[in-house]
Amino acid sequence: MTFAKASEIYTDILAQIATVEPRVAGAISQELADQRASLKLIASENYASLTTLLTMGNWLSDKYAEGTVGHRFYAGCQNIDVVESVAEEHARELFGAEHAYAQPHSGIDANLVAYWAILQHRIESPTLERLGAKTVNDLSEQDWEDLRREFNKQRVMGMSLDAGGHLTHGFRPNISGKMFQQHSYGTDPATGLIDYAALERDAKEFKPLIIVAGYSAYPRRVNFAKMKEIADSVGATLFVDMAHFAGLVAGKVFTGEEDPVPYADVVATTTHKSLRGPRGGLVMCKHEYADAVDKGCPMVLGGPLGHVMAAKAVALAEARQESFRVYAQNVADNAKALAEGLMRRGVNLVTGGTDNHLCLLDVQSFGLTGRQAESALLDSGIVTNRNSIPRDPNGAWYTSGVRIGTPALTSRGFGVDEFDRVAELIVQVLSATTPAPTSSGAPGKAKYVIADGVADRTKAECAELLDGFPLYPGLTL
Ligand code: DSN
Repeated sequence: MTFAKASEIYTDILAQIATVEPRVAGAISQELADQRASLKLIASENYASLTTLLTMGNWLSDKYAEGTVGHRFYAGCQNIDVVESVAEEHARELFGAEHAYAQPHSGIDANLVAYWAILQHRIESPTLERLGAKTVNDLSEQDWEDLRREFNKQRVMGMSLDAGGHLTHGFRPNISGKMFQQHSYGTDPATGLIDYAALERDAKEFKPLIIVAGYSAYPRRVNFAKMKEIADSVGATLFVDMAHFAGLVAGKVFTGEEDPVPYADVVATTTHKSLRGPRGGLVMCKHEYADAVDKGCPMVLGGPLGHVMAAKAVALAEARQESFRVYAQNVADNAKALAEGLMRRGVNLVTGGTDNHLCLLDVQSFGLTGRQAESALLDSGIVTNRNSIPRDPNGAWYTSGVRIGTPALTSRGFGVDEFDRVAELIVQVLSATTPAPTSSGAPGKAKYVIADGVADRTKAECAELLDGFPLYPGLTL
């Protein structure tokens, strides 16, 4: 499809939406304008292809399809069967996975399916077998209570939130921290890196059912062979949440021991981050977990989104093209250039650099909280998100860090020179920002002042930089 054609299609679609609710048409148009005009550095965001975006707007959305391919609780699912099986085929081929499940609506849903499947396979199925029952409905009240107590005793070990883990890796306020007894592993205070020996010692003591590997804000690679060895040594299932770096796995930047798929029992991911697909989730697993994973809907998830699974199939097909490997390598090379550009200009990075798609800036040396830095950058046309750093003195709301990533601007065509300029612009803003004093005169954690003219100048410089890299070039909206 040509961009001229896409322009026509979108113009018609927006005009149609405006006849019903002009505010929604306006917000959709404005979002494109905003994304075009700013440096999108949120490490978990990207730009899907127009083909992927267009695939989502259709009537597959109108169909209920609980169950799995060829085994649905509703009639008339033949077309959903096609898109789901194509998405799962591409996922298996792209990642070399034994089994794939394309229904999760998001990353958190995918992680819940993974937990559910592990509990079912490791705890429920052997209990039913031992008791000679087919399903939990066949259990006596006493056996059912015993099984529920058994679930309650299960343990998970994941990376702590401030070391870069995710809420769903056993963080207490999250459902994962309530479903399981939980223990977090952190990073070495001196290096900021995962300390595998300490992790192994903790695992031997804690004896988790599940070890979760993966992260949202850790700027380094993980040795999944080592993780599997540790998990095996304590009889744990290795679950990898690769939502952030799935694109680097798909693009073969992470291979061998850095590729989680051959090592993990279960892998979950989102499809919209470095993988550049539609907003959604995906689970892959070894054959032995497949039956349990496939029951994700309706046991954990609501009805699958047929229109989004169709877009997942398209995006996964795109990720199998050679051009995606080039893209993924560029994401990693650009992150290195960005990190070097920042460090050369005096910025402290957690772990002293990156070897994936993201950098974590410690903004304390600017006298700022993460929240102030995030806001000052936003005022200047640079979109990032604040993030805790290990042992953060400012907690999870204000934080002392800013997380930045390269997937989105790499999709737009930025290379290492442009990312060096991005580093320059970030430092220009942070050096010109000071915390605004509170009523007591002490520096506050939320308000800030940017030196006169810096935000406007930076915005203009961002626009100039972006000018050479149009978003959806040729799409005249
Ligand atoms: N919200 C995602 C991120 O920004 O990393 C993870 O859920």
